[in-house]
Amino acid sequence: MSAPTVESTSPQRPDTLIGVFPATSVADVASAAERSRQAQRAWWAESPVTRAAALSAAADSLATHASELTELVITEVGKPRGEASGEVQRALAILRYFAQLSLAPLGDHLPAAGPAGSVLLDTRRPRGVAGLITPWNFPLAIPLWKAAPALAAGNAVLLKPAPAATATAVRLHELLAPHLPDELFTVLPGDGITGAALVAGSDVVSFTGSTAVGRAVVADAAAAGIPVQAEMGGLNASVVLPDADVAFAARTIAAAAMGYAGQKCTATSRVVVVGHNPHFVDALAAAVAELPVGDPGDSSTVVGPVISSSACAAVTDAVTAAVSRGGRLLTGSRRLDPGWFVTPALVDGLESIDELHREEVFGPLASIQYAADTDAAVELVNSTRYGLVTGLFTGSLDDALRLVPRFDTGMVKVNGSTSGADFHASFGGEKDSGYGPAEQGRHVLDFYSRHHTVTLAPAAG
Ligand code: UN1
Repeated sequence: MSAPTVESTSPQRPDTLIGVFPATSVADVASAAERSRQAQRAWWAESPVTRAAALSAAADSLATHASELTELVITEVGKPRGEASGEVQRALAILRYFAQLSLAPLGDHLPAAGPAGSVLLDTRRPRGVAGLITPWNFPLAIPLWKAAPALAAGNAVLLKPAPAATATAVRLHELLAPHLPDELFTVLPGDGITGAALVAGSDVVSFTGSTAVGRAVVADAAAAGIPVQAEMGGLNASVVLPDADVAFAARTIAAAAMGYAGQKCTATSRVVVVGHNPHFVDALAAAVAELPVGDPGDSSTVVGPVISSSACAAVTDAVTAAVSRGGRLLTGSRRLDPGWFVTPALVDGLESIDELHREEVFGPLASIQYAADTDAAVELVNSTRYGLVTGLFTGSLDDALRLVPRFDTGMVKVNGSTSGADFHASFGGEKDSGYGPAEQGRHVLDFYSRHHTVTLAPAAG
């Protein structure tokens, strides 16, 4: 029997194989974890200035290969050129930000009880080996926004990328390796078996992916007694108040819902219209219908292919089922060949409790819901088991101030796209969207380190 492999193909040309990689066996994960544990000790023994310099040099190396990485992201996961090159820039910025945070304060120096001269330190040290399990939709940014803080906090990293994004992760490793000590950053291609072994070999785990898999990773990590952070699904709503600028809201929501074919946990999949606003609904349907669909290599493309044939079927099947339940398809859900293309679909007229308002589809599909007033809108926004991000469109500061605190999501964007993230701010969801501390921002360094409270007193107190 041949050893198991993971294969990566291009969603635009599904018969083009991008790479076949041996899946890392359970035994190989265990020995990689052992080597990584040794590398971590050496890394933490380095000066923090050396760690910061290594991470900056790694960023410079990626910058030199920015166009090659952009092409790889376009080809391997079908991300449209504008977003792919934006992701490369984001990856660089993340590395540079956390390179500098290697030199940030590690805790507090507190007034100490005890004899004069006593010192009380509330400080941090690394956890050890950080096991990262990452999705295919941000094949550079997500691995780096986990790996960069983990490394900055003095950990070693084991990365298990999604099979569909393995080639990008392997290339990322090649470009970073010359700047980081051996075995400090290791990529372990594989599937769920590799992922479970990685959890077993790690001291801290960070996961991004589906809620079902995330819940299993959280349970495994808890059983192993290690801290875990999971970023999972979303079913994000954008709320449009009667006073919103119609053209701006329509344009922004269309892009938030359908950019990169809606394959982001931050995509808008529910549009909550407050009051009777047919003008906005028409504008939204037109904005969605006008989005350029096609070759992700074209700089004008906003909607490229979805990742696989099953992802394509998930969208068209969900639309067919929604229509059979009384929904009206305003635009989209047309298959285009060759490749896994489906035109962005907008559905109207479903019940508020419809399945489409409860389950994530992860594709270019959004549904319109109606609320009589802002209280009803808040109720609709919070009615799902997810809680990642909410969009709110209004010109009224008063309404924004009143409503923002009532949304049960980790993030709220007033007059902005639900998708997109600031790497220097916390990113995380509530309910079934997130588990454990948020990612990104400076506070994530606390997740990748453990506290170490130290008292020092004079020898002859
Ligand atoms: C973004 O919207 O730019 O997997 C980031 C995801 C999220 C990241 C979204 N964890 O889609």
